[in-house]
Amino acid sequence: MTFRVLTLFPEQFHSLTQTSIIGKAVSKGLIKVETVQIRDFSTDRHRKVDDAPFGGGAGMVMSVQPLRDALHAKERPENSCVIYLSPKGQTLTHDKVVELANYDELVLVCGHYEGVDQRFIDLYVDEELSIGDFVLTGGELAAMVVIDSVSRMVGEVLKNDASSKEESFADGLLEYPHYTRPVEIDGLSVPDVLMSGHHAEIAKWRFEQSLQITKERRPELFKKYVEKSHDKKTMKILKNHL
Ligand code: 4FN
Repeated sequence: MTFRVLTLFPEQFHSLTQTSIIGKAVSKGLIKVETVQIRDFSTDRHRKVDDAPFGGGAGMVMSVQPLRDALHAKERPENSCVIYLSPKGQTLTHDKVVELANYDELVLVCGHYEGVDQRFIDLYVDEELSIGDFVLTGGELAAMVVIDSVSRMVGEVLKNDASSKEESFADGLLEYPHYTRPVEIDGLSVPDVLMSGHHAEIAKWRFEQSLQITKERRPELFKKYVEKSHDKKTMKILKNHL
């Protein structure tokens, strides 16, 4: 899986690609993150990448020329998708992450200022994606969210993250509470069941905790979980939480 990031701030990607699980996946060659400095493709003698908006108004708009030439600088594989990170896009979900993981290459275009000239989107962008409803100063953090979440779906990246398979969104529930040593701290103890050694009891307790917290905090996720099919053992516990 290759992520090509078109950005005015390639340095912002250093911490993502050089540390933690994603850094390891990059150094192992499991994923590639290539940043492209949009400014390097400006044909303007002052390397300008933006201009004032037609019709007037505040701020600047990113010009088509540097973006288009940065995009076309390298040949792209057949199974590639150009994504513009934008608050107008559909919001990223676990299902979308799974879908994106099927591409060989994702080109992630990061906007700045007021955004990009609409003609770049109309001509060259396959999908607009948003990470949520809040204001950002640029698309870079959104691109990093996409890279992080999609990378985890790539086969061997998971192996450095033992928990990933059984994690919440994999089956649609939030996580049960976690505890580690010591058994007691600041007057609070670990729930007895977790130290009982009864594996079936522990699994049941964790499942019930997941159901309860999901029902309380994310009723729409709980509803979706209830509506999908389950085995007998799951149903037996689940029916007590309806
Ligand atoms: N943001 C809103 C409404 C109007 C503008 C913005 C905003 C960065 C280039 C886009 C933001 C949020 C999630 C990219 C926000 C995202 C961005 C994202 C983003 C500079 C123009 C801008 C109603 C959502 C609050 C700035 C709402 N996911 N404009 O943030 O790129 O991907």
